[in-house]
Amino acid sequence: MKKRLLIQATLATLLFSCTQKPDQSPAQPSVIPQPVEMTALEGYFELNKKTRLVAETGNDEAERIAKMLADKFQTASGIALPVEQGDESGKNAVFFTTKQSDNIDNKEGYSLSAGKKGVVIRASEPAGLFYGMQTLLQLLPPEIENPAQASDVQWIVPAVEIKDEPRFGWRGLHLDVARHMLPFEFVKKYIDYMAMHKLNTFHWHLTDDQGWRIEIKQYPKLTEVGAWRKETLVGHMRDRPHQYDGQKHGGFFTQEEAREIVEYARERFITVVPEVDMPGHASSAIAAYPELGATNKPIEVVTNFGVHSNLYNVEESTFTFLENVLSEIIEIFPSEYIHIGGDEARKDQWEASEKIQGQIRKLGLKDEHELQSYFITRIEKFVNSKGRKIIGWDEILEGGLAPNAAVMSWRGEEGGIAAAKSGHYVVMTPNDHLYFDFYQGDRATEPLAIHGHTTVNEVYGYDPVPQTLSDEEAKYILGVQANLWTEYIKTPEYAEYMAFPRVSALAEIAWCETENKDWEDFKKRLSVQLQRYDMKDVNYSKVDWGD
Ligand code: TNX
Repeated sequence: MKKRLLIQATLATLLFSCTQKPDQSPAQPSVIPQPVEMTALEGYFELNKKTRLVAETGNDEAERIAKMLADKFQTASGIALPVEQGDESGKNAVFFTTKQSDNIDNKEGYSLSAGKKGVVIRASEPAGLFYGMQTLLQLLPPEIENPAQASDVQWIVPAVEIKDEPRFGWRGLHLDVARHMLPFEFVKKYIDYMAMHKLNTFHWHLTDDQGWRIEIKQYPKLTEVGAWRKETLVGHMRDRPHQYDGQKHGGFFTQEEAREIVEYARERFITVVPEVDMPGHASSAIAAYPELGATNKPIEVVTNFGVHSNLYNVEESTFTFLENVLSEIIEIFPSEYIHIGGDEARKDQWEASEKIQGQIRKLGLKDEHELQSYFITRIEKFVNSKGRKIIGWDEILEGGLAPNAAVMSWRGEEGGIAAAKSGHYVVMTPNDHLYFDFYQGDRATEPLAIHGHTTVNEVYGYDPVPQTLSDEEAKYILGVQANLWTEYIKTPEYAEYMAFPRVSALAEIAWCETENKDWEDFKKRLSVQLQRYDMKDVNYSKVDWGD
């Protein structure tokens, strides 16, 4: 269905007809992602000391969301707005309701009406109320994002009618904490940033060659040994000779911390999808438990980057290990999907192992690709038996896709297209548009990054539904995601630099129908978004957005 964008931007003139003029004119609404329908009306609403935040009677989620708004408002303004339950908004109030939600059937959709009397946010589910609240924050002056109280701001919301819903149900952002451990507090901040952009799926890359970052109670060595590497490569892998910093690096998240992240995300309507990578990217686990490996040699947690050859073997005891690990993961993370990796499993060790070659023959398989498929299918059966589904990188298509698996298409779109055509769900995350570890400006002047070049404009230009898919096949595109791999990202500040402002463009392609996208208009709204980032002290990149 075509969505129409209605912005009747006559605010500036209309304001003069208001009797009680604010000192500062209400700005034109500038919301990212752009709402589906937005009509600017005459007038404005001003939040002041007497404004009440009203959640409909008996709706605890609405009340919780109203309290989040109250907290935010208090931090920015110093004014503590009362939060109460009630059945209608009355005057000078922001009212949250799911009972009066006519015609909003999308679970994340909402409507927002702002007028002289106040604001009403309607939705069919709490998620919609939350997104309505996020939009309201963006209708307020950017100072709402200021953690230091500002007393000289008029908290004005331009009168507006909004009806809004997302295009995709999977609006993802990924974070690799394996290559570089990033602090717990930063993970929370990242989730806050996601909420601000109406993203709803946090893909947490928890294990890789360079570190195992999640406590598993049955296998303590995963974090005693696997979470630590003795040093890290200095500079880029292509710089020769390789040099190392001689400093131990590592850390991990306890199960308690991981649960806290899950809860923190849930409160913001974000699902955490954990990734445990297999059969490759497994060096840290094999360093902890050498019997899991495909050679008999002990190895160390990897200290540099690129693709490594260490794969799990295919012993029954290894499947038991992985099932036990996944059982604990499933207990911590309530997500429908569990990410099992599957990428870049270079097959040298499987090829060289007589034992594994014998197993391939015994299982009646053609080659190592079919063995990988056998491996993933077994894991899938186990995950399905626990009532969950697997998602994996597009390499899981090689050798035959596990029956119920979803695919994350990263090497361009081909994997995603093939999967959708064969009736498998897909998340699009092609590296040429959505890898936020790629340079976003001139590599001669930018800080070190992995390679590539992806401007904000290139992110914005991506359409997650490939033209070659029929309408039927397109239904298998769950959504879109950007990935932040951290080989060369050592600090939260640099992670922010690489992610922003590209996350704003991601938000818009994940939320908006193609016909509702407008690059020139987006650029204007992005300038306002940068003011919000400034208030929040986000270390965004200031390089050219591209055109
Ligand atoms: C490929 S994307 C990888 C990661 C790297 C990334 C760097 C994927 C499934 N595998 O292991 O970190 O490239 O851009």
